[in-house]
Amino acid sequence: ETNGITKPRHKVSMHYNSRVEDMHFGKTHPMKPWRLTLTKHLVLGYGLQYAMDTYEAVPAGKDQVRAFHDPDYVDFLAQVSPQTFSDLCEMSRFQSHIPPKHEHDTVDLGPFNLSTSPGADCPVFDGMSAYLFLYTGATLAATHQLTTGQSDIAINWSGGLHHAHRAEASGFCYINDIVLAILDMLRIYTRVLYIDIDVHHGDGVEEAFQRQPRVMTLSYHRYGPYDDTGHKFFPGTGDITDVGLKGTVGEHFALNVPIPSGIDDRQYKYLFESVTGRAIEAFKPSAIVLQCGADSLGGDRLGQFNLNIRQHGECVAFAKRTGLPLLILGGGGYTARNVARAWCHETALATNNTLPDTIPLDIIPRPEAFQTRVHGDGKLYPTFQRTHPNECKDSELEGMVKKLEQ
Ligand code: ZL4
Ligand code: CA
Ligand code: ZN
Repeated sequence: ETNGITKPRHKVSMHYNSRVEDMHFGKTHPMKPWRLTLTKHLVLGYGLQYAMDTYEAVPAGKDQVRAFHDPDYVDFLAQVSPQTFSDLCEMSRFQSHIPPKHEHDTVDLGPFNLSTSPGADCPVFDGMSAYLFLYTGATLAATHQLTTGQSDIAINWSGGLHHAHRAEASGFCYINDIVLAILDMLRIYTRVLYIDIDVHHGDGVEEAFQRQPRVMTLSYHRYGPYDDTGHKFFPGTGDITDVGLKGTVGEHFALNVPIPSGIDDRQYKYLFESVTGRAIEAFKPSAIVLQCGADSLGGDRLGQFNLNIRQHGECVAFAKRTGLPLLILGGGGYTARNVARAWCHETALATNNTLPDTIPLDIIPRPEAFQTRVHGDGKLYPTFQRTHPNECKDSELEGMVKKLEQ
């Protein structure tokens, strides 16, 4: 026992490489790898390293990434930098220019939906190649730890990048580490359940396994018109009627829970527990992958839900109670101090520890990040002020659960 932190009876491992922290997507780009620095500070500050094994991740190999991604795309990602981008684009086999998907999109996109313009969702930035192969390496190491029976729960907060497609980057995601993990798990486990609590639809993972009855994908996400301009909330897919590829053996092995803005803890708990519970009963998974995108928290810069940290964590606790091998991944999360709070809390849950609400500011670097009155005043569990009006009606949520049960 150290700092009141105890080792659980089950084995937990965390996989990480601090080199991912140095990356910058661009000055005002919402994705900030610095949130991982804050997470690390809280995890170490509370002493959770004594409750699990921590492993320094090494980059994934190109061959490992090719298990899902297009070989030309993998080569491109392995070589690309702001300096090499235009030369790589000129090489004949990379010349395909992808037309913008959204008419209001002004940035010029290169091949694979990548771009050097600062307004892009998936910019090409310095050190990007190293970053991509590192977060993927950490996920694959975590997966290996589970499939070899060395861990019961394995965690990679730098992974969970659910939008990447076979030959296309999308929504801040370049390599789909989740798909690679699940492919690897299918060698050992009969059925894998993928649960996605990021505020965005887990489209890349769903698409990859749309014909695969051994993988059930289940995403909870904001769905519907974005604003007055009528644009859909990104990526615009994941309707309740979307249940996998019709006419294939994969039909009925995808579930989507589209949610209006402003959902609160009680409503989310009801939805999550009824739908996930029924999915587990019906599918009988042999392992679970949980994407813990923290942009479903209240006060997120991009999200529109009003979840507090404890309810976000309840989803992790629920998955853990199944006793199945569990891969826990990060994902979105754009208000860095809250991302760090949530993922530290969830690391504690994974290791059966409870943490005091007062952050040990005296021993963590950057205490100022957790000290502003509006953001919890040095507390791990602040109550978020509502930022989006609650557009969820209980009767509609009940209707949704009934529809999904069929
Ligand atoms: C930004 O400030 O909805 C990118 C992206 C860059 C820097 C300055 C440029 C300003 C918000 C987002 C112009 C930005 C225009 N900068 C961006 C249709 C869009 C095309 C791109 O959590 N513009 C695309 C993607 C989503 C769209 C969400 C979630 C990932 C995950 C898992 C991905 N894309 C409209 C937006 C900024 C930016 C500010 C931005 N992009 C917000 N939402 C999107 O699920 C990790
Ligand atoms: Ca989701
Ligand atoms: Zn997201």
